[in-house]
Amino acid sequence: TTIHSLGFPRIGKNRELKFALEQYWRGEINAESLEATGQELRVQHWQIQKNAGLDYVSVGDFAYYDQMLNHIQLLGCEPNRFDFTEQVPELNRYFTLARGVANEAASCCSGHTPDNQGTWALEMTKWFDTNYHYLVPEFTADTHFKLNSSRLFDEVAEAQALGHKVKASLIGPLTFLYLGKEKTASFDRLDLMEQLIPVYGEILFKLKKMGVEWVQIDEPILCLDLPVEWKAAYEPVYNRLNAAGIKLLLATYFGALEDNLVLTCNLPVAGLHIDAVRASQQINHVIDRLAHYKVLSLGVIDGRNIWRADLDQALAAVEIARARLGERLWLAPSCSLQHVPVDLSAETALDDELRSWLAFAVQKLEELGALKVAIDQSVASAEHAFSASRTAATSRRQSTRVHNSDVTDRIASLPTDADQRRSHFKNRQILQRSRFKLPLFPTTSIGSFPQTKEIRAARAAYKRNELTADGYTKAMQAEIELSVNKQIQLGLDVLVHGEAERNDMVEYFGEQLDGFAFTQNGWVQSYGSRCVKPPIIFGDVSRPKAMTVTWTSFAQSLTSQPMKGMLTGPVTILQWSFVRNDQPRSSTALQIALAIRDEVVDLEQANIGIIQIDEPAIREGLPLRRADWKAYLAWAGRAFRISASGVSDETQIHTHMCYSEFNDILPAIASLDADVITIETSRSDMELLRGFGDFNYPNEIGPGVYDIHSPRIPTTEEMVRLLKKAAEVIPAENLWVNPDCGLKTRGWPETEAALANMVAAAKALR
Ligand code: THG
Ligand code: ZN
Repeated sequence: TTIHSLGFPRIGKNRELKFALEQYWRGEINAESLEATGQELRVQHWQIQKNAGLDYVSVGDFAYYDQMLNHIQLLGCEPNRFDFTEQVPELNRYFTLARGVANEAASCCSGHTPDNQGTWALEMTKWFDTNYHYLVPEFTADTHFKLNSSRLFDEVAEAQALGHKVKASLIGPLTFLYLGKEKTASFDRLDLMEQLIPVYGEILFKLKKMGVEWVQIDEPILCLDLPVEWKAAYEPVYNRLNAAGIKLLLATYFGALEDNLVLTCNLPVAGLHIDAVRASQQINHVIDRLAHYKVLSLGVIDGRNIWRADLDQALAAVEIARARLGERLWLAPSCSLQHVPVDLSAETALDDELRSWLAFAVQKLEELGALKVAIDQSVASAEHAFSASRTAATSRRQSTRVHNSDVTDRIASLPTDADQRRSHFKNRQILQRSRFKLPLFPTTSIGSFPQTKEIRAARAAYKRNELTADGYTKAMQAEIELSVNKQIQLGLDVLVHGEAERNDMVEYFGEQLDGFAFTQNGWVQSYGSRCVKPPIIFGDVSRPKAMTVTWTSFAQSLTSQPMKGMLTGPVTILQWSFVRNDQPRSSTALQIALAIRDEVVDLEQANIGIIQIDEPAIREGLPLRRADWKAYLAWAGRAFRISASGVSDETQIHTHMCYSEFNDILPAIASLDADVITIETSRSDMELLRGFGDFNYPNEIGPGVYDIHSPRIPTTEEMVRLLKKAAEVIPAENLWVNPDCGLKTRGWPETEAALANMVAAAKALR
């Protein structure tokens, strides 16, 4: 049996790549030094694959920022708007595409539409339903492709020089075009295919000349609902790629092929990879359709979660496939391992029992190795791995830490109307208006203020026991006081405490809830050098004690203005954590919702009249297939409303969403029934709001009036213009004024300047 991996995390087990990148960007190290770190990581990661017994090492999964960006350069389609001259080195262009040219924008852009378009970074968006962001290729009618980077070939040569057998990987041409964006009207990016195929042909030919036997070509869009033209394009495209005469392993993942199954099985490729974790039901159907010469790679190890595999179960699952396919059966993780942390052995603080339930990327490859030994030799030859797997499976099934009857009883006796506010929004609005007496166009912020060096240093010192709990509290209170005073001076209407005490909006809550575990070093790349450390939900969730009340009350004690309480919503906590695989996501969401509900009620008791429950991830949690949306939106919406509905009508519930194209789920968003929603709209010039207007969105809205992702300071005039545009589609009395997201990644000077202009814009409109 051949075993391989679809991709390995590149960030490094101690985030070496992150630190090297940030040093490079700060000008502390040069390009050679950054490249040396990159190379060391590749060498290490290939060795890990070899040690685990993999038959090939993967080349092409490494990237300094993002794999789609690598392809933009490989395929020579950097957008013309960047206007690079011949002399700009590839790596400089790479980071300019990823990050834009930040600062010069601040001084030269004062008009409505920025005149320095050319320096804006490529847009980022979520990679399928993961928390990873890719850079979006831009296509126009005159996009041209040409083989324009030797990076992939250099890395192949690097692996070969180390004596590795290489499987190169590419993002397939249909997926690459599909995930890009059309930047001009009346043009179809699929029309670019004709031009793109020869470039892929050239790449494949070069790889073949280098002696590469297999190329993995990723086409995950085959697990989506595809327009007919895109489906129809597959066969002709792959007929032509096949002419290169190199073996192609077509990789699909994140779901089932469903209506694309026949089409996919019939493509002229040497092998197919399918996700056997998310869609084990398709295995036999695929084998039924598979030509006798093709290899089938079954993704049996979960690449999206951190649970140790049940090896007996995995072996049983591949038994039939093995009998039918013999040596043509390959095994792999379900998808690239970039979505899980690198190495469990770094986790020394987890207790032994919990640790025995887990597997990170390194361990997942070892699991594959054990399956190979079991199949090719015998289970007895892999006895060590199999018995550890059995012990873990039994202990997890039986553990009293997983099951909490208080939680299940509470859910069983939950009234059906637990997700409804006491009265209708119109009534609540009247009561809330007379309670808060806010001016027209009330101003607020999304919740977080700059996470300064001082804040980070205090948290690090506290974690290292160099600062006492009391010292830490005092330091955070000082930061809260600073942010509250600044907000008062700026003239904001509804204040926030600024979240100095929080590391990450999900991790912070995970650390305080029962049923959650957290790692010391379980980092997963989110985008570029940025990482997140998702909590692990291993058991029934409950809240042992209040999580935010003390900080929020402290902040409220500093002012008579309303202080908004800040919470992360149940769907986002679910979406950005590693979740249980022994119960449906919907059940876990409901448990989290009850914990958040308790917090909301406690905040109300503490006289916090406005409470925001952030749900930035509600849109990305949407299933990949439209047929599954309705069920998801029903349970996700109910979870949010349960968290929000324990309070009286006078308490105002806000929510915040970003990274979202909401228009296709507006009814579901309206049905959340938040009193106020703040959303990201500034980058689309308020176009996003049109949907809310057309839909007659009933409740109050704060459309973000400036883009916090850029250090540029927005002018009062441009925000006035945006607000006027917003007021054309939303009744003015329902409009709030706020930035489009939290400010934790910004510095104070730019934050204060931007907010001062924002408050001036609101006043101008009043
Ligand atoms: N939290 C979580 N997931 C997220 C976001 C989040 N996914 C989407 C979006 N926000 C991603 N954005 C970011 C922005 C900043 C950082 C990570 C993801 C970030 N990370 C620090 C770093 O890499 O240095 C680590 C933070 C820490 O020390 O805890 O800045 O907000 N879960
Ligand atoms: Zn946001």
